[in-house]
Formats: sequence, C-alpha cells, structure tokens
Amino acid sequence: MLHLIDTLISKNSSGDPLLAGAAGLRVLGGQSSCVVSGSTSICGNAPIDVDGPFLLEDPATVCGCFADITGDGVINGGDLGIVLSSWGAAAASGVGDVNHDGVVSSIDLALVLSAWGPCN
Ligand SMILES: [Ca+2]
Repeated sequence: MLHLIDTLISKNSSGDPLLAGAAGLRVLGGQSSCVVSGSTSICGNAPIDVDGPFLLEDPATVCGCFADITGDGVINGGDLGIVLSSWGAAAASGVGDVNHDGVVSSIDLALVLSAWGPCN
C-alpha cells in the first residue's frame, strides 16, 4: 500500500510529444492500495493529476473532474446512473465514489448533481 502524507505533487507532465495520462499519480491497484492524507496536494499536473482508484483523507487535496465517472468530459445522466447503481461500500475499483472516502453515498450523489455539465 502507498500512503502519501504531507506530499506536494505538482507541475509534472506526462506524454511526449502530446500530453497524455496522469502526471501526478497513477494507481494500478484497488482503492485501498493508495491513501492520500495529511497536507498532501496533487494538483497542477498535466494533462490530468491522477488516474486510478485511491482513498482521500481530509484535509488532503487531489484535483480532477471526479464526478465525470465515465470520462467523457461531461457530468450527466451516465455518471448519475453509475453512482446510483454503485450505492454502498465502494468496490475495489472505487467506481462511483466521487469523493474517494470508500463509500458511495448521498455525498457522491450531491457532488455529481452540483457539478452537472461540462468538466471545468
Ligand atoms: Ca464517497
């Protein structure tokens, strides 16, 4: 298990010549295989910060359009359907767990609804 505590991961890029993939953190295991905590910040990496499942403990910060579960650039009914069909303890893949707390709950539902529309 990887446990990132009080770590700054920023200003990295991946892909050559075209930006591609996650330049901050790439998790290949299940959601419990990576825990991000403390004052850790993973933001400002290009083209995206993180790929793969992870658990996020307050007050750590990870940037990304996590409500876009389908990865099509838009938060819409497809993402809503995944949250509703994944309700309860999150699967190892973390699918539907928008806030990365290990549970697919009303918090994730609220995050999808409040971010409805194009990813920013
Ligand atoms: Ca959640």
